[in-house]
Amino acid sequence: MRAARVSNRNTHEQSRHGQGKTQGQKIHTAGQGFTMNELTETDHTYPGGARGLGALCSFIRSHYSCIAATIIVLLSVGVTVGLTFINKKEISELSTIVDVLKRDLNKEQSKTAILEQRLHQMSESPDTKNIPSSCPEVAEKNGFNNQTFYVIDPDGPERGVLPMVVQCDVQEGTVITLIGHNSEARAHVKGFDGRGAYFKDVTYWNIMEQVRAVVDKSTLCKQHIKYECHRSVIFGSTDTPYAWWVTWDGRKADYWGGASPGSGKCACGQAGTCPGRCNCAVNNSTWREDSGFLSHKDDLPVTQLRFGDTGDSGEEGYYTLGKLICYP
Ligand SMILES: [Ca+2]
Ligand SMILES: [Ca+2]
Repeated sequence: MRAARVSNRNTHEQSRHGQGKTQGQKIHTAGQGFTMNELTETDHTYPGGARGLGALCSFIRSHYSCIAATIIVLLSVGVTVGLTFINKKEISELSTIVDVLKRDLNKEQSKTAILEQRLHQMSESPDTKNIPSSCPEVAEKNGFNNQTFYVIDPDGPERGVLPMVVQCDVQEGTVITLIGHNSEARAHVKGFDGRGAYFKDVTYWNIMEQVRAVVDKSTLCKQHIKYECHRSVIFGSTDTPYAWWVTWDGRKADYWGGASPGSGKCACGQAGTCPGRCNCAVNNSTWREDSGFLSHKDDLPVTQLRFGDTGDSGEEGYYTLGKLICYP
């Protein structure tokens, strides 16, 4: 039993000299000499003992860099395999969102380019007294290309609000003024269950004082609002809505597009063409929508949108808010 004998020698030697002998270092005991290499090799044949553990430690120390590299490689493989399993559908959805954002960015960049050009033109001839007060005046003075941006001063030059940028267009022979905002794209609502838990602040091309100056000078203004719903409601069975919008001066509106202020209803509820207050009151798995124009001048434009009842499985909705459109 050479292994046992050697082990005993080594135990004895370690008790005298302690740990820390390096490989190849000569150890002398009872007139015989062994190197640490010999001892270590022998210890491999002695399973389960404290000597085996010592040998393992020695082995790990001598192969530390190799083991560390192996661990790093295994971790890298693990991360790579994990990434492969990220839901492919989510990646597809994210790339769709990126595409939409790229399109939006392109649109915004072209709008900015047009505005910069107009500002440049204005700085070349800063004739603020001759700025038209409305889109019809723009048309009378110069004519215009439909849906082009123009600078108007709705309450007259050198007083009241500063000149502002609007879009001018012709609709059925009437020149109209359009003012856009940051929430014109159809948007998804999901995961917001409480009443009005989802909110979107609507900001316009111009400050509210300027927008209201256009509204005040117009005979009629309107703004289209739409909610497409799937197991999600605007008005449920109670008087308290799950979805609403906020007026220009911060009041919670109590009517939806196509209905009258104070009605607490959508257009179909007021007209009696749906059983409840709204199509989006049925709360089942059929896609429905409530849409129509808000046209009460004292309330426009919309400054915030609120939605809810989209927190449970299958509950979701899409909203769309149009530009503010004003008539002379
Ligand atoms: Ca002014
Ligand atoms: Ca629901």
